[in-house]
Order: sequence, then structure tokens, then C-alpha cells
Amino acid sequence: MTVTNGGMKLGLFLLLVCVGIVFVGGLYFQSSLVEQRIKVEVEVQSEIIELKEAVYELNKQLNLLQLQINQHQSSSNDQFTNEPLNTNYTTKQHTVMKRQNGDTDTTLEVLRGRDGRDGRDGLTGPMGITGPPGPKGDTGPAGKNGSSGLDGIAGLPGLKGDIGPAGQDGLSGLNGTIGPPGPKGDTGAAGPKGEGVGGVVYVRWGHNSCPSTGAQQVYSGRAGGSDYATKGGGSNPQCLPLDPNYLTTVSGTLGAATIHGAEYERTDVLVANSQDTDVVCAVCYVPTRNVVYMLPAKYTCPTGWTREYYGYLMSARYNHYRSTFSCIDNSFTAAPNSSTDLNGYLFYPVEGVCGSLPCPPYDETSELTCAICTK
Ligand SMILES: [Ca+2]
Ligand SMILES: [Ca+2]
Repeated sequence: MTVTNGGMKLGLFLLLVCVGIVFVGGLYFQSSLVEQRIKVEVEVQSEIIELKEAVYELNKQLNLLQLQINQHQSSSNDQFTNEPLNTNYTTKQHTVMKRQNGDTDTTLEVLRGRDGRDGRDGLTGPMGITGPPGPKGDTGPAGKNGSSGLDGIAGLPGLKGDIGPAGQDGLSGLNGTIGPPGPKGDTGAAGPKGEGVGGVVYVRWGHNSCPSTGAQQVYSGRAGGSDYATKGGGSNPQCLPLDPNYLTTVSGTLGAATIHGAEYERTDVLVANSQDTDVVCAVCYVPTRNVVYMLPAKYTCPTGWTREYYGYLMSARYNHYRSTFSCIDNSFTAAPNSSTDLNGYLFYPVEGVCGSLPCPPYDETSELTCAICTK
């Protein structure tokens, strides 16, 4: 029994498979048939359309021919005015009518005439009643931008703006023309005394430094000059520096001009222990004054003048060779360790001699004074 049931199930299964195959095949066959049918119908429809178009063309040709015939008939109407246009048609109609009386319907269908040609187009009919408004259409697409409009009218002036920040300095302008001279200004305050330009130089005999009158020491040295007992040479004493420079020299003496140191003679009455001491000197420069002179017989200077120093007027002895008058400083600062009596250029005090020189005021027994004044 079990084997029988399994065979039945297998058979039933195979049967169902066969039925499914047949069904699917039938569907496929049917769909192919439908497709072919649609294809045939489409071809038939297209042929029908072509035939209709051919019929339409034939009708047009017939209409043209009929028009030509009508024109021809109207033109020859005078010749055939008694002959009806449809004689042949009337004869055929008469024949048909006779055959209708005894013949079959088949004969009648054979004798049936052709369809008449299409009539002409009728006149244009009157305008119909205005129909109701149609439904609102969809919103169309946005249109293109229109062209620019005309310029508007100018507006009123705006309010005044705030003051802007200060600008930067501009470039320097060109030099202007020279203007007329202005009025003379007031006199200014006196400036300090200048230095350098001008000034005076003098020798301070008897001292090796310059006085504190604004004078500047140029150098100091020893007084010298020609020997008191020989001719020739210079009459004026010299303030000889103590660091001489030599150029070309020769060995031995030339027996030419000579210069000697200077000693004080007969001066102890004026300054103690000055006899035979050697005379020193200093060269002084006063840059703030411009003139200088030696004032003899006075140890003061005139008002408005500056006294640089004062002392005794000295020169050569009356029976010696002549020299010049010099003003020896009152202090008689002698060269150190110079009291040895060596002579040379000699400084003697000077006394006035009455006669041409008035006495008084001069006195033959009084040693004359002197002063160096500048201004
Ligand atoms: Ca001496
Ligand atoms: Ca002497």
C-alpha cells in the first residue's frame, strides 16, 4: 500500500508539472498570437489609410474633370441646347426601370449608377453664441526682465556732512618773489666782546708772566740787546725765548753782529738787590683791545684806557751807545741766580734834565716812571 501511495504522488506531481508546462506554453503561444494580430491590424489600418488617401485623390481628379466638362458644356451650350445633359443617364435609367419589372435584384444591382460627386462647400454659417469662460490655466513661467526705466527726477540736496579729519601737510610751495625791505629794527643788546680778530701784543720787561688784565702770555724769556760798549747791532732790546731754534750754523764766531743778555745797573735805589741781575721778560697778547702804547713819566693810564703794568722808565747810560727807552715792571722780578756782573745790554733808570724839559713839573733828581696802556 505504501508503494502504491508513493507512485500515486509521483504520478500526480508529474501530471501537475506537465499541466504547468502546457499552461505556460499556451500563454506564450497566445501572447505571440495577440502580438501578430496587433501587427496585422496595424498593417491593415495603414493600408486603409493609404486607400482612403487614394480615394480622396481620385475624387479630386473627378471633381476637376467634372469642372472641365461643365466649362466645356457651357461653352458649347448653343450647339447642344436641345439635347439634355443626362441623355445617356436617362437612357440607362429607363433601361433599368424596364428591367426592374421582370428581372432579378441582381440585375438591378449591376445597373445601379455610380455615386455622385461631392457637392461644393456651403456658405459660412452665422457666428455661434459665445461660450462660457474656460477654466483658469496654470501659472505660466516667469517672463524676462523688462528694459530699464527712465531716470528718475533728482532728489533734494542731502544734509551737510560732518567736518572731515585734518589733511596731511601739503608739499612746499615754490619760492615767492623777494619782497621790499622791511623797516629798521630796534637796536639789540650789546653782545659779548669778541676774541681773536685784532688785539695787541706788548713785552712786559722785568717780569716773566703776563698781568691779569685779560692778557694772554705768548712766551717768556730773557731780555737781550747790543753790548753797551760796542757799536753796531740793534738799539732796541729783544725778549729772547729760552728754547731757540737754529737753522744753518757754522763753527766759530763770524765777528758779525752780536746780542747780549741784559742787566740792571744802578737800580738798587729803586728795588733792593737788583744790581747786576739779569732782566726777564714776557710777551703778552690782549685780544680784547686793539691799541697799545707806553706812557712815559706816568704810572697811570688816561681815563678809558687799561693799564697793563707800570714801573720805571729805563734805557742806556748817557755816555754809552744809544739804545731805546723801555718800561720796566715795578716788581723787578730778576732771573734766579743772575746777580753776577757780566754786563751786556744794560738798563739804567732815567732822570729828566731841566732845560728844554720843564722843571717843574720834572725834577732832575727823580727817576721817571712809565705805564703800558691799552684800549
Ligand atoms: Ca748779571
Ligand atoms: Ca753789571
